[in-house]
Amino acid sequence: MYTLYYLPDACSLATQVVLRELQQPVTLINKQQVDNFSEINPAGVVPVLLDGEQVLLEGAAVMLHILNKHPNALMPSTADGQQQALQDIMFANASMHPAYGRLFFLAGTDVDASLRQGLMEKAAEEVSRLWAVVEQRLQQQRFLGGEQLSATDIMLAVYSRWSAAFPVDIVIGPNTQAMLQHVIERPTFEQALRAEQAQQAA
Ligand SMILES: N[C@@H](CCC(=O)N[C@@H](CS)C(=O)NCC(=O)O)C(=O)O
Repeated sequence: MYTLYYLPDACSLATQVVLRELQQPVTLINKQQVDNFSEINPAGVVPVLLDGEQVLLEGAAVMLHILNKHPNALMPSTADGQQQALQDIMFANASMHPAYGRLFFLAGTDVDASLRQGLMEKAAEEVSRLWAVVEQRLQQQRFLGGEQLSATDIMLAVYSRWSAAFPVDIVIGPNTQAMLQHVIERPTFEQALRAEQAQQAA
């Protein structure tokens, strides 16, 4: 049984969805309800996954831990496929996530409103540029995993939901939108969202 420290709608949602795809039960703990969270993760961020006594930090490392531990179709079995999957996970975690992170930072910064809007538009251009990279890949295939859903598709679906929080245009191409829609409509995604909401209501 896993325990996942999460924040509502945050990147930890992808960890939860993947655990559900792997049919692994998980207990959720909202980071906001933990007094000593920095003792669990000094960086102060989610996801944190407890696997028994093991404390796992950093979204990409957490993702690889669970994908390697449980047999699944989200991670290819060939060396080339695994290399591509690793690159894709890092693209999501280390390129797309920080690009959205700049928007979150700017939205919370106390600067002149027109300066902030200009900076946010610049930051949104970078996010759109990265979505164009995804769109290019999806010209030939349905998912970043090929015809098979991958962990990265799930991570990107979680990040894509953040776009609506910002007063800027973020361009996501049609193939990418179809992929994201497929992921968001999966039962595991809906269950994960409901589980977060149930925690908040409790
Ligand atoms: N490099 C870290 C970044 C994680 C991260 O930035 N998580 C955000 C949520 S998406 C967070 O926990 N922010 C702290 C907060 O909002 O309190 C990872 O990949 O795990």
